[in-house]
Amino acid sequence: MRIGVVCHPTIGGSGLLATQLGIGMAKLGHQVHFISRTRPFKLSENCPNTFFHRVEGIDYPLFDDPLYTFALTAKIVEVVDAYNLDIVHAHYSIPHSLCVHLANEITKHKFPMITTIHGTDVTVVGRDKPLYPLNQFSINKSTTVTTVSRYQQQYIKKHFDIKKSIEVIYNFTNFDLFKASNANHSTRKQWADDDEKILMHISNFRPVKNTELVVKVFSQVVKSIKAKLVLVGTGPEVDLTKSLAARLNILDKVIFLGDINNVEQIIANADCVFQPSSHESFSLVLLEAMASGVPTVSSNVDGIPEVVQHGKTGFIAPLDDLIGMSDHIKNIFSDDVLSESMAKAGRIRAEQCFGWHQQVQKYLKCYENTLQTFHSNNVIQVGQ
Ligand code: GMT
Repeated sequence: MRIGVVCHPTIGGSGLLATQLGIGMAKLGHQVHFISRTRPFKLSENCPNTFFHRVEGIDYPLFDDPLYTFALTAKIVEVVDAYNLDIVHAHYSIPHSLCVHLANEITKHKFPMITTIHGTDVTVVGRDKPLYPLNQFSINKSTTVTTVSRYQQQYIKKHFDIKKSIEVIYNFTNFDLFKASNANHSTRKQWADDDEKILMHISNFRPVKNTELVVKVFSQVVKSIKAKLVLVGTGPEVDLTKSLAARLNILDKVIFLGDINNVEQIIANADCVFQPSSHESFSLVLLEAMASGVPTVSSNVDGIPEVVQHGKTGFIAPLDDLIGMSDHIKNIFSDDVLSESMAKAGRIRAEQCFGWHQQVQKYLKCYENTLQTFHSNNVIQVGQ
C-alpha cells in the first residue's frame, strides 16, 4: 500500500503514535508518506520506505498568517497525485481530518481516509464552540474512524452526532526502546542522592495535565520521604508550576528538564511516574512507564483505567484525592516488594495488551477493511 500520514510533528502522544505506526507499516513493506509542517520528531532521515513531505506556509503580504490549513490541504493533494496514494490517515482530527477531506474533494484521485481521534481533539480543542461543527463534519466524512480507548469511543458517541461505528485500537509502544535496563546510576545521580527516590511527571504542561497538583502532591510526599521531583516537558503552565514549588519551599527538590527527545533513556530512572490529568484518552506516558518497569500513580479519569491495573501495575485515584495520591506514592517509595511486583506486572501487561506488532496488525486490518469499504461503495455509486 502507499499510505499518507497526516500528523502533528512536535513532541506529543498523537504525533508519536502516528510515527510509530508509520514506521511499523514501512517495516511491513508499505510505502509511507508523512505530511507535516516539520519532520515528526521521532522519524529519522534514513528510515526505509518512509518519505517526508514538508508543508510550507503560504506567505503573501496580503495574508496576516501562513494559512497553514490550506497549505496542508494543497500538500496532501500534491502528494496524493504524485504518489498515487491508496489511503490517507489523519491523526488528531483538528485540523487534519478536514484538510484530508478537502484534499479528497479537490483531487481527481479519490482515496479512502481514516481519522484517528486521540483525545483533546474531541475533549478540549474539538468541543470548542466554533470548531465543533467542523470537527463533527470531517469525522463523519471519514471512511473509517478509530480511537485509542473504549472510554474515548463512548465519549465521542455521547457528545457528537457520528453516523458510523468507531473502532477502538489501543496505543502501543516500542519495547526494545522502553525497558527497565535503561536505568542508569549516573543519570539518576544528576538529580537525586542515593538515598532519595525519584518521582517523575512527563507532559506538555497544559492545564489538562494538572502540573500544579503534581507539585502539591509531591510536597506531601517529601514531608516523610526523601525524594526529588523530575518534570519532563514544557508548555504554558511551566511558570505557574515553578512559582508554586517556590511558594511551597520545595523548589530545590524539583528539577525541570524541559523537552526531551529520548524519554526512553530518562523514564526508567524514575521510582514512580505520576500523571494526575483531568482528561487522558489513553496516556502513552503511563504505558511507557509500564514498559520501562516503573510503577505509576495517576488520576482515574477517561481511558486511564483501561491502561493501568489499579493495585497491580500502579495506583489510580480520584482527581480531588490529593492525600490518596500522595499515600499511593509513599507506599510505592517505601515498599520495595510492592514496587518490584508492580514493575514486573506493568511490563507484562504492556507486552500483552499494547504490543507494537499486534497493534500495527490491527491497523493493517483496519486499512484493508477501509479500502474494501471504499471500493465497494464506489462500485455501487458507479452502478447506480
Ligand atoms: O496529552 C496531550 O495533550 C497530547 C495529546 C496528543 O495529541 O499528543 O495526547 C493525546 O493522545 C495520546 C496518543 O493517543 C494519548 O495517549 C493521550 O492520552 C491524549 N491526551 C489526552 O487525552 C489529554
